[in-house]
Amino acid sequence: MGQPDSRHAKQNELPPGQRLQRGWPVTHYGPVPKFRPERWEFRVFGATADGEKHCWTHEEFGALPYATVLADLHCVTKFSVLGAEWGGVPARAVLDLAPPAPDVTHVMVWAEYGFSSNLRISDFTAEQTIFATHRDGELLTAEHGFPLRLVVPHLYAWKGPKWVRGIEYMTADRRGFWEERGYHNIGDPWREQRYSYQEEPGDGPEL
Ligand SMILES: Nc1nc2c(c(=O)[nH]1)N[C@H]1C(S)=C(S)[C@@H](COP(=O)(O)O)O[C@H]1N2
Ligand SMILES: [Mo]
Repeated sequence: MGQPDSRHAKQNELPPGQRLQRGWPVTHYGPVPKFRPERWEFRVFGATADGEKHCWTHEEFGALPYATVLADLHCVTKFSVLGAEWGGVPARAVLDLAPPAPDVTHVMVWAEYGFSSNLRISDFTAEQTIFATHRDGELLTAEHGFPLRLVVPHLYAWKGPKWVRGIEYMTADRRGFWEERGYHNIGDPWREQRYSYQEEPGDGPEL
């Protein structure tokens, strides 16, 4: 299938067109949601293998296997924050517990206020893709995505929603929030896939 890709992220290096950012700025669209543990649940729905919806409470999700991943953050607006250790639940662990139907090709990642981002299933199951609760050993702060954010180290950071609440298994690709608004459907920073006008046939659904 097509070109090779870099689903194993390079680390501690600036992708083309990026500049080094010190510190850790806060970047997102809209307000910071308030966390209400009693109302929070993590949902896996859409084309699941058993046709059922799978839900975890905050407490249950926190009991899933914990792992850490070293990864940089590349914002499409051209700054990169290098060197962070993310701790949380590997996306693969979620996929193993709530497997997709065999014909699932993509995942929509859903966050508070309807924010979403679409991923190929291979991006989601990449070894380093992680639902992070911690960064550098500390709980995430509210503005950085507490209680949970997705980190997809080999893609631009918008592909990793903060305040994530679940995933939808899809049997066809569909654009998420920024992907509908002019950003690239795949978003590989090493190929500078920033904008949808750069897409080649096969990179995404028709606009
Ligand atoms: N829910 C949500 N998650 C989001 C965004 C957003 O607008 N909403 N923006 C993304 C973008 S563009 C970036 S660069 C990173 C920024 O993460 P940070 O604020 O922790 O640096 O969050 C990503 N996750
Ligand atoms: Mo970004």
